[in-house]
Amino acid sequence: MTLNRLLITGAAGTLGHILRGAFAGRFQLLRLSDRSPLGPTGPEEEAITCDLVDAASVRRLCEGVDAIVHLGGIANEAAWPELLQSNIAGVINLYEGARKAGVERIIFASSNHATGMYPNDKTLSHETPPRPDSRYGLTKAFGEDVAALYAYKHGIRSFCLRIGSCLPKPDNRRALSTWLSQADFVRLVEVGLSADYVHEIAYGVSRNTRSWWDNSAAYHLGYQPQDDAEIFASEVEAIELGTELARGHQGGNFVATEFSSREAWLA
Ligand code: NAI
Ligand code: 15L
Repeated sequence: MTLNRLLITGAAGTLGHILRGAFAGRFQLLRLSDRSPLGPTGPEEEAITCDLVDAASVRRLCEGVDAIVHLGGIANEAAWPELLQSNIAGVINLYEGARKAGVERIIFASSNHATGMYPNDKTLSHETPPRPDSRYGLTKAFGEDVAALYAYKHGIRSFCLRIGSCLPKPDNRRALSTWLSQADFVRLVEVGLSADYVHEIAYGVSRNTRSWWDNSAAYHLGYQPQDDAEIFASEVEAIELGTELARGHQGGNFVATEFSSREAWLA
């Protein structure tokens, strides 16, 4: 990696902790930000408390870094007011702050829920248009488009990761398809920090035997996942999601949440 100064938003969260550990000592500066406490800092670390809804603070946050891994935001389905602040205003503020600060590249944590309404028997790729399964998924689809605007118009390289299920190990049958091991997550972010692209969409998934996603674009950029959820199959195969709707669609439970009476027509 030739980048020296990296900002991670959402650094107090689950994936933030993973990256913070993996990147310790590898950058001149690791700037960590969240609205929640970040704990004591290491030698090259800097911790900045910042709410993504505050455009002026986000602008300052972006100053002096080469690249950003944008993990900050609401990570599940939520009411509109929360999502509008953290995921919509948040991603706009982040990209606008990055543009003004001259940041070279951003890795944006999108989600598989941007395409969660596709059925399980369809293989998706980086070219598959969004089919969000939730307000949350829609905010991620929006973020991917914000990324495209700032990539093609303003030259900020943008790597959008439609992350599956980043867990220590798969916890149910669905995750045998969607699992992203923590080590492969770090590998994918490393690709985002070093590869040559303008605006790219990739699935955040390990090399799972049962994957629903053709991740050849990410492979082309150099992603070489090492893990396969299949080794956990005997442990979790019998753990099924609760409804047929959730079992039949890629977004799982997000699809079934608040589903309307047109279920039969859409199934
Ligand atoms: P998390 O909820 O553990 O971390 C998100 C962090 O963002 C939290 O520490 C929270 O305080 C911070 N945050 C939320 N709103 C904020 C705001 N307005 N200003 C500043 N900070 C704010 O989530 P996790 O699992 O670490 O996910 C990180 C990112 O990856 C999220 O954007 C999530 O949507 C995305 N993702 C994660 C997946 C997973 O399997 N963990 C799957 C798909 C997407
Ligand atoms: C996500 O986008 C969520 O942030 C995470 O908590 C999981 O629900 C994941 O998707 C998933 O689909 O398993």
